[in-house]
Amino acid sequence: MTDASTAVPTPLVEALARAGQREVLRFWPTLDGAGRARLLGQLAVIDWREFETLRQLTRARHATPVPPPLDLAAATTPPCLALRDPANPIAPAAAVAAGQRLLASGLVGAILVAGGQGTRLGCTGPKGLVRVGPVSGATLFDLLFGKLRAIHRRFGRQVPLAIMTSSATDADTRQFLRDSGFGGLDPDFVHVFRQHDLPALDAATGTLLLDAPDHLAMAPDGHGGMLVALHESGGLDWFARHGVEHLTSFQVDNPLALPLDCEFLGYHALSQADFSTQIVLKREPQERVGIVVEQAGRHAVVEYSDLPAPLAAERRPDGRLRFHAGSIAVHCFTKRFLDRAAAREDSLPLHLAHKVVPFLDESGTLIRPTAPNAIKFERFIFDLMPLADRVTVVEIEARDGFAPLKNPAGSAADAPEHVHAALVDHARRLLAEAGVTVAEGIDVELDAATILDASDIAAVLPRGTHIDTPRVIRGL
Ligand code: UD2
Repeated sequence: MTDASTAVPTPLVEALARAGQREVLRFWPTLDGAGRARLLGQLAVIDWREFETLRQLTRARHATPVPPPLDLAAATTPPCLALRDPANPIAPAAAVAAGQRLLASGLVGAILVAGGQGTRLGCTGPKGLVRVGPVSGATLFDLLFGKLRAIHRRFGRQVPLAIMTSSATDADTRQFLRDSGFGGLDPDFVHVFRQHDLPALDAATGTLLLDAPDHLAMAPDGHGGMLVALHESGGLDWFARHGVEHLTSFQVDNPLALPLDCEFLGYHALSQADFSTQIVLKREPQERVGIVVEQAGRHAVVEYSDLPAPLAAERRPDGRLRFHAGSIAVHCFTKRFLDRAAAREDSLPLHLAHKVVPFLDESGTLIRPTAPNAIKFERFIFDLMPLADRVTVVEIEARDGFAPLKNPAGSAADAPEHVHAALVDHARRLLAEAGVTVAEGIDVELDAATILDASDIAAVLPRGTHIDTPRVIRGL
């Protein structure tokens, strides 16, 4: 048990001295036992070799911009397979059948990245707990877990799910899982693992920042943190024990995500890709999606914040943006590829973001800067793409699989009302496909756990059914 008399371990004092960071202990004499334990806990997870890299990157940022990952001037938008397009070199029906075989054989696992802080949305806990079900008020977790339950019902095999949490979301996510009976999933098929934090550094000096006398300003290390954290938590072996050969990853903020779409999985398998990814047509330069590009036989995702505005706005003679393959962060990797990447130390580079980070000044007063004052560091999982020998890009319609919740109500895009409208529109279209009409202005919702497609609706609602009150449609 740590008490107020706790001393700072000598190796830590030495490491702090070597790194020139002893200042972070300046409030130590005023801290109680709990405060000391909190600060020591944070300092204990800092890798001082990595800290030196972060510091060098912080300094370099002021001298030269971060070098672009590739020569964008020479890059192109790669060819894509579009869902249901008969012109694809692989027939859609063959892809669907191949995807169904993968699911029925239990060869697919899923990774849900749910460690983000939800800063833009303004939520304090995990985004997964935000209620988005248009009629039921179901949470994002409910809707996404439902998709896995529906696959289990249809194919008779459970999809093992690894959920990545962070310091910001771990406790509440685990609590939700306990309270909800694992959202209806079998606990043996759920693996929760926590990503690491990285310190934010003062942009001018490259030093650690305290945001409380006993607390360093730190943030989750980006969804790319999944690679190391999944490996360290035993998650890759856990998937292997479940017989998984392909892993599909998706983000917690997209309730329409189609990580287990049979046609997508089929293209991935039949094209023998190491890494497949879904894209939507990016129509306007300001859309906040990364873009998939190809150069010299390698694929990469360039994040929207790294794409220079003139290039983002460049259009081809047919009116399409030159870089129009909008990444929606639904990927599928072979397990072998992920294993290989996890074994390499240098698989994922660090990205820097200039952010506003509140900090304590010398006297202990909390300063809330009005302009970015600090550098935060993240790794992105899509940076594995250039390491893949074979990449398959699959275009989906945004209205079928992309309705991200990013911003608070009233925002121009990706706000709760847009997600609501997209879910209702999706439900109405599937109902129409099953011959069911819905009165104007009436909200309808499809129960994610029992309805995968129009055939599940047809099993419970005869053609010609008319719905005129808000309703959740549940399958058999
Ligand atoms: C992400 C993509 C963007 C596009 C868009 C689509 C990145 C860097 N950008 O943009 O290209 O595909 O999504 O919606 O991926 N997360 C963690 N741990 C972290 C940080 C994030 O788990 O340390 C999760 C977070 O919970 C969320 C997802 O990653 O599910 C995306 O994070 P974001 O909202 O910061 O990314 P965004 O919207 O800028």
